[in-house]
Amino acid sequence: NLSLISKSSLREEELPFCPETSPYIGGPIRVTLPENLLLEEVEKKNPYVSKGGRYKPPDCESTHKTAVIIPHRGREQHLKYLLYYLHPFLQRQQLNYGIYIIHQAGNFTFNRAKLLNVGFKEAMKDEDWDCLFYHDVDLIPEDDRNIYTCDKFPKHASIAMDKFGYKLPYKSYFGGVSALSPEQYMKMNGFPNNYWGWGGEDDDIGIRVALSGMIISRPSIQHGRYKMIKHGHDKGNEQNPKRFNMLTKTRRTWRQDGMNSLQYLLLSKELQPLYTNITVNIGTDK
Ligand code: BGN
Repeated sequence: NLSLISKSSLREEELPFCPETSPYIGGPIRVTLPENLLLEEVEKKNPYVSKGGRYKPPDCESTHKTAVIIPHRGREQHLKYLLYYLHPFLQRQQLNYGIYIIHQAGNFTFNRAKLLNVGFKEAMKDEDWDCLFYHDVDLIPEDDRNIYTCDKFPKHASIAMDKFGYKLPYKSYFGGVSALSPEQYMKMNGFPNNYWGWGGEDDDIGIRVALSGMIISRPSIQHGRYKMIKHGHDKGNEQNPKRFNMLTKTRRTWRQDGMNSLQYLLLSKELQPLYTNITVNIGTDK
């Protein structure tokens, strides 16, 4: 029906652009972890979120398209709390957004950076995102002036974590939450695929930023605040003893290892009510 089609496309065109600064931003967020929270409650509180964890402001056209990529395995509790805070947070910022959970199949050693590469690849198949946030599952933003859009340079967003006394643990720290446009990401050949276990992969990513001729951008220390959900040690994510040695070689490896050498087996991609769930076999350390 032609007249219907033109009418609906007209309506889209008629939506005004969202203002540069969202009127719904309120500043500091008091993060508490309500006991017995159910994912169904999070769904009820976010009626405008559509299948796969997608959202567009209903009353204006967002000028930003952000995908949030969250790697995880067996952290369902953390995921629930993060979704509880993240959905309203992103809506207050009037973003056009999608949330992707990248779940590592099997029990081999965890590989955060490779899962993030998978997240980039799979998210870009769905949509022309102009910014991707690489987000740890246990970090909850505590100020909604920490805008989830990309900067001129790769952004390190989690600069003030409660666990480190709300300051950077060291100057080049790039862990927790970071944001890169697809162009910035491809310029540094994505992230390393060969950091198995805990530690070092974020430092490697930080080094790649510099090696590819970019610098790190950061929000203000008042805005880049995060609460880390306490947890014990994860089985299958032992400290990586090779990380020190590997970090001395990033200069030689970054062009060969990254997006251009990424290999994985996609096991499933499901559109859940609050997120797109990607389960992937990424193999194991040789
Ligand atoms: C660093 C880790 C990071 C981690 C931060 C914060 C290494 C490499 C040592 C040369 N880096 O020490 O991966 O995010 O601590 O916990 O272990």
